[in-house]
Amino acid sequence: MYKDIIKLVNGDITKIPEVEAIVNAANTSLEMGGGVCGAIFRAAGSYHLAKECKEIGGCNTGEAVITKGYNLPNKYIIHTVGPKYSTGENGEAERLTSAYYESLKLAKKKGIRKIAFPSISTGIYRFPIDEGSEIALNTAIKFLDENPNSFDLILWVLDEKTYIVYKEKYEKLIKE
Ligand code: AR6
Repeated sequence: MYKDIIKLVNGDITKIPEVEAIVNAANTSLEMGGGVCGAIFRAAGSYHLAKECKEIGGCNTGEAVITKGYNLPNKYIIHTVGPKYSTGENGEAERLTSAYYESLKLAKKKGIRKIAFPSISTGIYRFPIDEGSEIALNTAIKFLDENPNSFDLILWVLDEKTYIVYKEKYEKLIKE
C-alpha cells in the first residue's frame, strides 16, 4: 500500500536534493556530534547551523525541532533525538517510535511532503538494528494510516550494512 511513498536507498543523506527536509539523529543539546549529525553539520555549514541550534536551546529525547538547511540542497533540517540504548527496558522502543513520529508530525505541520531519514539511534546510540529498523518502518506506516495523503515520499538513506537489514524488513512490512 505504501511502496510508492516509503522507500529505501543506500547513500549519503547530505546529498538528497529531491526532499525538502532531511532528519538529523541529534543529541539533546543540539550540538555538532559524530556520525550522521557531524556529516549534516559539515554539509550545512556548521557555523550557521550551530548558531540556530543554540538559539533553540536543546531538544528532549523523542522530540523534534526544525532549522533551516543552509548549504544543504534541502530547505529544512528536522533534528530529532533518539534514545541511547542500555538494556531495552528503559522505554527505548517507545522513545525511538516517538522520535520518528514527532519528526513526521512536525514535517506535516510545515507542509513538507518529501522527507529523508537516517537510521536513528542505531549507530553511536547502539539501538539494535533489527528492532530499530522495524520501529522506523512501522512508525511511518502508522503515521500514513492516521494521516492519509500527508507525504509523497518518506525515504530512508542508509549505509550499506543498515540498508540490507532495512530491506529485509521492508519486504515484510510494506505492501504494494
Ligand atoms: N548518511 C546517512 N546515514 C549515515 C551517514 C550519512 N552521511 N553517516 C552516518 N550514517 P549515528 P545515533 C548512519 O551514530 O546512533 C551523534 O554524535 C550510521 O551508519 O549518526 O542516533 C549525535 O550528535 C548509522 O546507521 O546516530 C548524537 O550524539 C545511522 O546513520 C549521537 O551521535 C545513525 O548513526 C546519535 O547517535
